[in-house]
Amino acid sequence: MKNPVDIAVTGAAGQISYSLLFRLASGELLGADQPINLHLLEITPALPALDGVVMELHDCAYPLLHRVTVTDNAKQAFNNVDFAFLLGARPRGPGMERKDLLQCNAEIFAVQGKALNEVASRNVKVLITGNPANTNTLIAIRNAPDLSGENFAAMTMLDHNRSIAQLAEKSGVQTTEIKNVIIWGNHSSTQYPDIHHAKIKGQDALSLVDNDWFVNYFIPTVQQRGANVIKARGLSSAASAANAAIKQMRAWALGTEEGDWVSMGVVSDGSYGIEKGLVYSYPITSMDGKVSIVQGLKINQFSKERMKLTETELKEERDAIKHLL
Ligand code: NAX
Repeated sequence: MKNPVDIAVTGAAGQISYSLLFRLASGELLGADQPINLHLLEITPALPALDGVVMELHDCAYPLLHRVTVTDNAKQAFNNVDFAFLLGARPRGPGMERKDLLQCNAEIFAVQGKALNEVASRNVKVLITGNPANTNTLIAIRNAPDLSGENFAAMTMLDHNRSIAQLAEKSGVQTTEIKNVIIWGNHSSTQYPDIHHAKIKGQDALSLVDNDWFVNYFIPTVQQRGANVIKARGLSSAASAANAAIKQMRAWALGTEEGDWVSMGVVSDGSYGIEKGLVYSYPITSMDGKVSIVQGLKINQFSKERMKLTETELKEERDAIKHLL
């Protein structure tokens, strides 16, 4: 039997976690021969609820689940972890402005970035889901000077999956026949879901679906999907977010499929004219645990404008919390 791998999950009493933890414990991230230890972080008032979740985890008698620790202390939670799923964040409360939300979350991710810097494995992979995900990732990176920006990524895989699903439904094929969709930019309604490079059963997507559908249906549907799930369910996407978190981390750790890529918010190196240093979602391939931004894609004027728009929002978010960087 292999040695257990240590995985931290923050916001562990929350909705996404309630789906994620059970899938991690069943081996969906690293396979059925890889035992894990779970390190669960919550704020103090949520610890009693988290105890209930831990009871249920134990009650599954998962063969791969070795140890579960529960804490409200970030340094304890991140001690020696190889993987960290940062789900915990402050939701927008009544009367709260966007900049207040940015500020409280920035404070949470500053503390967690510092703790990761001090105690996590030097190869840790930190996937940030808590919103505003890209800017929270930037804050965490800046507070972890002894780790590399490559240790961190923001989750845009749910948007990527939503794009695959829309395209598969429209063209009447299985999702496995859809490759190379891209989410550019911010995990917000300014994101740009792009199918200019996408393939449906090996053929160019835009030769099979019309441009009007792409511009006037596909883009707004993917951008507004989160809001529409909230409208319908009264709660935000949870199971699909957990699914995306596993898929993104798995692609990062074990590699992307030959001929395909994933979308992931990473530190921009200036690729495609995006300002260096911003956490921007790009098409990404991964090999041996290292990610690379897909290079050389032709970008037309329409795409350039959409990519700029979401970059501008990311700059505004960064400027709103500049004092914490
Ligand atoms: P919940 O509100 O159900 O759970 C969040 C949990 O985080 C709560 O239990 C809370 O006590 C905890 N928490 C708050 N501050 C914390 C801290 N400092 N340390 C540890 N835990 C803390 O939200 P849930 O539905 O699970 O969503 C989690 C986050 O994911 C939210 O920010 C949400 O907006 C974001 N999402 C991001 C998505 C993405 O694609 N990037 C999609 C899904 C989701 O909307």
